[in-house]
Amino acid sequence: MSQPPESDPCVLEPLPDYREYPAEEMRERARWFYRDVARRRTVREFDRRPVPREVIEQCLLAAGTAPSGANQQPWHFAVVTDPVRKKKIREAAEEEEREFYAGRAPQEWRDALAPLGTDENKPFLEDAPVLIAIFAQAHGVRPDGERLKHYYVHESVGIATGFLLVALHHAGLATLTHTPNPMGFLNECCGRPSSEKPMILLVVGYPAPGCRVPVHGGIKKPLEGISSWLGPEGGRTEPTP
Ligand code: IYR
Repeated sequence: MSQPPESDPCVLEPLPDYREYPAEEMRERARWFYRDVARRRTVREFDRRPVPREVIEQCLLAAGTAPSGANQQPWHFAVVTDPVRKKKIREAAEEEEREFYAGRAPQEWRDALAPLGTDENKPFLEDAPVLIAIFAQAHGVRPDGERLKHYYVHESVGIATGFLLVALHHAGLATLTHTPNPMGFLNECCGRPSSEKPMILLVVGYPAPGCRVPVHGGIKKPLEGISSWLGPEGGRTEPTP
């Protein structure tokens, strides 16, 4: 007896909600977005004022729309606002960072960080109203309980983190992509399984009054430094117009 044909798992729909803009409007939008995102600076001095939960939730929804390998969405965002939990995270991070700055990090790495003025003290982990620990899931779970391998996990989580940063900036919040080293303690602090890898601890809130930032962080490579505009193969590489 022949098997009934399996239904095609690929179901298509008309592209929803795409918008094309006239060229001049497109230019203006591209310019506007660049100017707006270029205003973002990494902040390390935070005000203690709370931020509305709904704002964070909307930004997480925006992050969740990011493209990912096989649309597996291999991320988890653990939001921490409780002062006791924040204190625990700060203490654990500072313990690791003390060793990092005391010599675990090679001199070359510490030299690269010098223009940022960072050290082992992380008061922002208690001052900022919101911490978002971002975890990568190397695998998920099928409805039948079997392991489901995830693909392009780090790339996917990186893209979603970018979406989240831009969403938070767009909402008017300041952020710091903090990377305590190592950050395995975040699993315990956030109640996440050991199968998940902590990637970044995002620090979110309002800048403290009088907040200052390192000049170094505002110096971005020019277009020619980050891109090339390729002519026909075999020809010379054109400088970016
Ligand atoms: N994890 C340390 C060191 C650090 C590393 C990099 I790369 C940075 O861009 C900034 C800091 C810390 O958070 O201080």
